[in-house]
Amino acid sequence: MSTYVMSDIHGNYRAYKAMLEKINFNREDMLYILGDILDRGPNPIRIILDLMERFNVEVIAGNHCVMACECLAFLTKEITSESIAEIDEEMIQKLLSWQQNGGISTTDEFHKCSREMQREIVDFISDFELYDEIEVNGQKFVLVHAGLGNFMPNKELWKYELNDLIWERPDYEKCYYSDKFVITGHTPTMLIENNSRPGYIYKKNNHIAIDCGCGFRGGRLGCLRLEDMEEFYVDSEE
Ligand SMILES: [Mn+2]
Repeated sequence: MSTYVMSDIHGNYRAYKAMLEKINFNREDMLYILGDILDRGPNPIRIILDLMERFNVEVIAGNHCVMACECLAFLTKEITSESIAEIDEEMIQKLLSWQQNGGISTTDEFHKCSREMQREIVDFISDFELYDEIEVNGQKFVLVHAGLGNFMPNKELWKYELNDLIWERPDYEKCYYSDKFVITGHTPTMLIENNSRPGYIYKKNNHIAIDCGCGFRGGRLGCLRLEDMEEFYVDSEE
């Protein structure tokens, strides 16, 4: 039995499937995905549909999941006078900002699903947790999409604001917990300052950053096995 962590697949179904094959992912294993499955790449909904069939995967919400979830829930509503009344400036801004952040590929695929499937997809995405804490062979890990923004040593995880968990980047120069690793996605490791291995899994001060830029050209999907810290990679383009 092995425990794997990956993140920020961003619609790259091919890389996702290639990674599962590479790690020989099976029913005994557990996979944690730290958010941002959706948007940018061509097949985000195809990945979601695959995940819905699995029992041994846990998904943590990313900023793209939260943006998409709000917008998709709105877009699947019946058109009634009440739903039209809800189209206010805030909702329009949310829709625009999501589309500017790569939401178009999610919308395109989503619209090809039946009404019933669309509702199941929205329910599935709404159930994602905002963080998790796990222990593997006695080693503790905090799993979260982006944060922890506004970090405070004794602050319990449930007290962090949504924004600190899904948008704010951690301070890699600072060790947050001496007895725990904090694993995050969201920040492609090529954007981390003074990183000697840009685009590969980054480890410093008990931080582990695993977004290797699968959502971008020239990036890759990274995956970490927590039992022995072995790293696996699949290029985002073939
Ligand atoms: Mn993100």
